[in-house]
Amino acid sequence: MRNVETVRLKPNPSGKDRTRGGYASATQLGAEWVDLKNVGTTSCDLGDVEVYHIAYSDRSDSGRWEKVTGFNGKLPAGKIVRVHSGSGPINVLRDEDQLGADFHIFTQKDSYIWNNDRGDCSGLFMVGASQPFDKACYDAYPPEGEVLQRSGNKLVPTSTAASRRL
Ligand SMILES: [Ca+2]
Repeated sequence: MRNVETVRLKPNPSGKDRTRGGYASATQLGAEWVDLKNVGTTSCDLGDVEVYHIAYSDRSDSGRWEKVTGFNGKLPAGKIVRVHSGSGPINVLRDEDQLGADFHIFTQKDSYIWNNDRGDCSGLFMVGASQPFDKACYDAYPPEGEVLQRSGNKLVPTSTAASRRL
């Protein structure tokens, strides 16, 4: 168990997110990301934490957890690590994809991760655990270019998150 949570996720970046079998630049891949925050008051060792998402093999599949990445090192209290799809490096990212996070890592996989035509969840697991200690999900067809914000256990478009706070 760790005091780290998924706080934001951009599953459907503007541009060529839907490319299949085609070329997606490091900039485009890196524009798809998830932010994890240490919401505790002490530094958090991420060495035994892994982030997963839900993968589907076809339309009838009910989905299964698939590992996105693990981590090395510690996340200080209050700090945010952003996990970008692709391999970077950071200097190819657009400003909007660099701002708002303290650390940046890459999945090192040459493909997009987060579902567009199905919903998806960011699940944080202790290594070897069968259930996530933190889970946040969004609905299918997230708006293009939107950064989804945590609201309860959902990740919702910013406009929706704002209205729910009223
Ligand atoms: Ca996506």
